[in-house]
Amino acid sequence: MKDVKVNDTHCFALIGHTGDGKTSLGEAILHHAGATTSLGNVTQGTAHLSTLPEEKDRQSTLTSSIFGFDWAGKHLTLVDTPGDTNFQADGRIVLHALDGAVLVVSAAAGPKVGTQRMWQFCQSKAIPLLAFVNAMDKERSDFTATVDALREMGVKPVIVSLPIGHAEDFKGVVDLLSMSAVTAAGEEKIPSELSEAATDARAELVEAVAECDDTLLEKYLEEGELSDAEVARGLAIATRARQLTPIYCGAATSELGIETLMQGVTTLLPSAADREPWKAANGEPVAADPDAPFAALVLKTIIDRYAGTLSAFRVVSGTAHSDANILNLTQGGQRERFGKLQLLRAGEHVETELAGPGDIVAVAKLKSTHTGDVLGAEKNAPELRAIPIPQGVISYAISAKSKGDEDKVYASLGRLVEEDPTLHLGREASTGEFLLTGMGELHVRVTMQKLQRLFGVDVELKRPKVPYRETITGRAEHVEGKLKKQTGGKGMFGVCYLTVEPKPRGEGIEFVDEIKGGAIPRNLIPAVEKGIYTACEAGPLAGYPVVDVRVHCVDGKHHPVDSNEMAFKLAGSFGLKAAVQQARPVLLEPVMDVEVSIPGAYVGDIMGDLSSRRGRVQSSEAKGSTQVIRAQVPMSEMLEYASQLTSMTGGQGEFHMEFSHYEEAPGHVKEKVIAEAGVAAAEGA
Ligand SMILES: Nc1nc2c(ncn2[C@@H]2O[C@H](COP(=O)(O)OP(=O)(O)O)[C@@H](O)[C@H]2O)c(=O)[nH]1
Ligand SMILES: [Mg+2]
Repeated sequence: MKDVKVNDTHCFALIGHTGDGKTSLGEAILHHAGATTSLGNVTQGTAHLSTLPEEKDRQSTLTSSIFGFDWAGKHLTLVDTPGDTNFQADGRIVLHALDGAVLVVSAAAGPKVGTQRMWQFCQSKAIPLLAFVNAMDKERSDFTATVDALREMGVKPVIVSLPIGHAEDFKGVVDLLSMSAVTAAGEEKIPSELSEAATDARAELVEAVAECDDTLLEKYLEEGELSDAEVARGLAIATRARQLTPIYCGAATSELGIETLMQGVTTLLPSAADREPWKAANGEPVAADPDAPFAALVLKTIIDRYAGTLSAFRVVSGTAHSDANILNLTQGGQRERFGKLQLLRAGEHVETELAGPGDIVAVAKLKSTHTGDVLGAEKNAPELRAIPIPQGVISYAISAKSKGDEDKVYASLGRLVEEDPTLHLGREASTGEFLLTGMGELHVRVTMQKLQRLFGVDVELKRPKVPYRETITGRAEHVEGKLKKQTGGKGMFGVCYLTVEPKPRGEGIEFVDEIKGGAIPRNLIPAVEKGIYTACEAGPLAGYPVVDVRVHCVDGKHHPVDSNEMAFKLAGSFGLKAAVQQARPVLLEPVMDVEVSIPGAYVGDIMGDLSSRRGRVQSSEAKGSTQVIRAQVPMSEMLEYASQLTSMTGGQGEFHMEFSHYEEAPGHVKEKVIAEAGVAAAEGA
């Protein structure tokens, strides 16, 4: 932002399990900073960070919300993220463009699957973290147990603020960096009953910091203490290097512990200037220099009722101005023109003149820019790495409720897909049905509600489609693919001979050209390859894509006049289909990693139910009063698990699932799928 230095610019996310208080904490931070005039409340539907009607209905965050504000001479961008796995992908995308995060954990419930997932993600992406132990005002809050559980999860916690009291007696926190108490009344002396605990915790903090740095350690061992400045600096370095995770505590809805946490966000998490340097796709570092060529990452696309489609981007280097020309480097250097820059304040947008490194702003109506794309100045811009977009896992066939609405459904869904890149809209060639793919049942259902609200179209969801695959388990040699036709005067002629063999899972289709002596003319071999790839899009068993096959084109025949590209493309396609049929084809089914969290009393029922779904239970572990069961289960058995789990546990169960791998489907599944696909000719299968 104008007048704010890069080293006073911070952007961070609130992450964690759903319901632990991220949005409430965001509201408390915004209110504390004076960015909002009232404290937004999730249960009352007044949260500034949750503006969608679907979010208000569920009292739960469905999409990340970006809010830029100033506090204590610094410019901060807070991004509230969803915790539910159905929507977590959105948070993961956003995190790629931020400099740190606050992991929110409820002191009453402790860390859960969502906490662990996000923690692991931040580990894998080297994102520095603070943790905030929230809801200390709740009846069963337990600060120490929560910190211990975080440690068990792999976090290296170091306590920076201690709670004063708990449950209804929770009054505020002791800040171990300044050794003062902060309550609703402001800064105070540490209450006498806590002074010993505070002194001990401070000593632990100092020791943990000293252990991260040899020079500090030496001084600490010699003198037995470090100065406040040394502790603060050492802790910041250890946090950024992810050697330590500072632990804060408080109660979001009572606005306690907020000031102390904000000190942590702005002094321990890195600013845009001192974060680990960005790297361009070619490995070169990209400095966060406002005078360097402009480079930015598009972290979100928002469909705004008034402004149209907004692309929100994080400036990595250089300075963005309104009315400038830039390039979209991900879309082949496509030229885009910025209109007015908008500072995002959740539902509201405020025009701003310029945006420098660490700022997140949005512009309306870019032509061909999508979430994840990399933008750059017209000259000398470094090309950043695009943000990887997670792929959806579950597909539903959808149709318009009223006939004649099909085009409208397709067009409106297209808009929603633009906004949410983890949705994918396709059309199944064989049936003409639209297929909507998302991260989970709830993700797809919420999309339908949005479609209804925004565009007034009603859609019917049909049983979700499982993305089966086809592959081979044997080898077939020298299988002929032939096209010979006499149409009118002109003939079509092409023959290829293919040998196929299985490849390891996940390696895809490989084409090996072994044609010697011009049996197929050089310039027509790519046509054979094209035909093979086309045939692999819809396999011979049940029309699912063929994967993990190496295809050798070993021989062929051609005709000097009648051979052409079309003939060899079809020959390749016929050859592949015939070869797959001869090489012991099988159906592959997706298997999911499933984690179910339930009260202990339901363990037996849930395990039995998972086995009846062909699941392999891998572990069952008690986490406080909750039991966490991990299993691998075929996707086809889990399509409506969300509602079934609710009815089995009276709404007390939660589950998360993620794609794990493909596995050969057993005979009865294969037969059923083939029958359903209406492929009668499954000989040899
Ligand atoms: N007592 C208490 N309730 C809280 C606190 N923080 C959040 N809540 C409540 O917990 C529920 C979930 O909070 P929310 O902020 O939506 O969680 P999120 O899913 O992590 O964003 C809401 O009903 C909040 O009012 C807190 O510090 N104390
Ligand atoms: Mg939320």
